[in-house]
Amino acid sequence: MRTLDSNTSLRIAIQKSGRLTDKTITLLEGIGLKFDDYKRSLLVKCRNFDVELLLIRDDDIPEYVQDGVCDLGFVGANTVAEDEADVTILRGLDYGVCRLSLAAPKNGGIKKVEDFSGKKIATSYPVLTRKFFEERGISDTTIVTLSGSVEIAPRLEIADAITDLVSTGGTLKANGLVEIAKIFDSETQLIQTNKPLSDGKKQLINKMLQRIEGHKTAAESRYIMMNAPETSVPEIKKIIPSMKSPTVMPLADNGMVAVHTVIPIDTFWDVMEQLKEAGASDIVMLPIESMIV
Ligand code: PRT
Ligand code: ZN
Repeated sequence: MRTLDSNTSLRIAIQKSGRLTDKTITLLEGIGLKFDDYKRSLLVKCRNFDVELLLIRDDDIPEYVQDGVCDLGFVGANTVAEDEADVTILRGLDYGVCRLSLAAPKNGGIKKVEDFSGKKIATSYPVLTRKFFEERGISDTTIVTLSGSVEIAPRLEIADAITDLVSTGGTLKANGLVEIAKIFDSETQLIQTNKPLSDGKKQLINKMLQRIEGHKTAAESRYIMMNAPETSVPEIKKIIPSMKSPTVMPLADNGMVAVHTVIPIDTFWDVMEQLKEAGASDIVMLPIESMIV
């Protein structure tokens, strides 16, 4: 095991136990970082990278990063924005996707944003909620801040309506609420402290960002292989929206070649059908573990 050099080792805050934990660990492992059992300890050293993880509640992550206790953090954009944290957002990550929305009882009198005027709104997101109404010139709402179970506030007559995070919409529905307007789109973000960092830490962060980019590109790409008559290669090259020109290798059968390349996953079915029409056969698609472009 490497010893941690306090000048270069990165301390990264992640959620200890919640919706973002497993996906963050999967991402970190996907970019080559290895950890011993991260469920047992609050501070976990990485076995093969100068990194340690601090496992804390998601609400504490922006402040820990802001104060420089941690150099990086993986946390929802909703939490970063609500805390108005002084941090740098390095990039968005496509998990933990949700939206903060205004919702009201299904059969009540609130149907549109203007109807919230003079109403009581329960939320765990007072800053984002207040900002939303201020931007629309509605200044007479009362915000009731709750730390959880916001969705039952109208039934308990604590509030007329709520703002809450929504992903499938199932929770709102189950509580007789309808979504009236979206306040904020959220996904997980990788945030960095604005406190000065050593060159060693900056290098590590760049390396991690490059690996995350490669990991994302790999997840969105597929390696495809096919056989085709050599005469079809010019047509095949036109069809493939390839990052580079494809690899073309002769086959034992005279006049036949194997073509290998990488394509974006969302083009796969269109591309495959066109390739077949152009004379390709035995088209095989494989997932890619990781790639650096
Ligand atoms: O203990 P700790 O404080 O760390 O965790 P927590 O309970 O505060 O957070 P957690 O684990 O529930 O969520 C962490 C982060 O996940 C949030 O800050 C968001 O960035 C993100 N996320 C993504 C969500 C959701 N989707 C989500 N659906 N967070 C919460 N929800 C809840 C929502 O509050 C509501 O109760 O799920 C319910 C709605 O879901 P649907 O699918 O029924 O619409
Ligand atoms: Zn939380």
